[in-house]
Amino acid sequence: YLNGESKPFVPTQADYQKVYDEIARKLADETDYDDGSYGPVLVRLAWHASGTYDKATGTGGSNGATMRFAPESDHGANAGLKIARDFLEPVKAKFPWITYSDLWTLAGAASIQELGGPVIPWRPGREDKDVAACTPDGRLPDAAKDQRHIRDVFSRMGFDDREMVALIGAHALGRAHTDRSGFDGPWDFSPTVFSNEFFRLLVEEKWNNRKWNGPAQFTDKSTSTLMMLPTDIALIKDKNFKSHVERYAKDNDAFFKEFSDVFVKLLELGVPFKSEERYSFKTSE
Ligand code: DDH
Repeated sequence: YLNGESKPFVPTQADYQKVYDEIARKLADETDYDDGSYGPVLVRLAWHASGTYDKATGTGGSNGATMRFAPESDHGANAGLKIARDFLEPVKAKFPWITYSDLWTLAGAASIQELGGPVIPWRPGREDKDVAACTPDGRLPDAAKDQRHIRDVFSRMGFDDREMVALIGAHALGRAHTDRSGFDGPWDFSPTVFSNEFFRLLVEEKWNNRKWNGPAQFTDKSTSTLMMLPTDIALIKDKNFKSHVERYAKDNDAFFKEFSDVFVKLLELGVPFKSEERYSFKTSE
């Protein structure tokens, strides 16, 4: 119910587009973050809200937005995501009818589109849950590990090898921070542009161990300014993963199409939607 109306407010696609437009406007106006955009950290918020899903028990996933609460907000994997949640608070205040769970996932979809990625058809209907629904620590992937760990974590959510590789292509965006994960640096030269550059660099660049005091990570031979995590390098050590990396490195259209499909699936894991309808939002000019 809004503004003392007697009928419940039922938002339409146009209402959700207004939320999208507000996020897009804030992304364009507020450039005081990292490489000039909050988009990457909003994508990570949507992913960490969703990637807790466990298909065996039906727990976790984006429905609930339980990362608002400790202990989940304090899980090591979620370090730094308060910045993304705080960025969205004024949007929630302006559109109080939207749930946090819908807002966070919509912001992830909007960020992919605003940063030049594919359209991410998005479905409304998530409901917020209370602190009791917080997921246990350890459901999100650990960057220090190998391909076995990637398969363990992502098959728990219900993804196959091809989908795992496509999803991790989101590392075209943003960077690692020593005060959050301990790792350091961006994956490519345009961390605010969604592209297949992560895959192209993985196959075309030579990756050496970085000599530094931080956790084991890799750096590019040509410029020593980029980085790969151990789990990123696992994608070219594993034969089946590598076949998809090579395909995406050569074919940006295939990556965009397959990423969109799998990101849609990620954002919907475990959500008991009442409607089938997905909205394709208009990207800003
Ligand atoms: Fe990631 N990611 N991610 N990631 N991720 C980090 C940053 C970002 C792993 C570890 C890290 C996905 C998969 C994995 C984004 C999106 C996605 C950082 C650095 C670590 C560490 C955090 C920091 O210090 O700020 C691991 C491990 C995996 C794995 O699957 C094995 C997926 C699937 C996505 C996705 O969106 C679909 C984005 C975006 C960032 C950049 C955040 C930022 O602030 O910039």
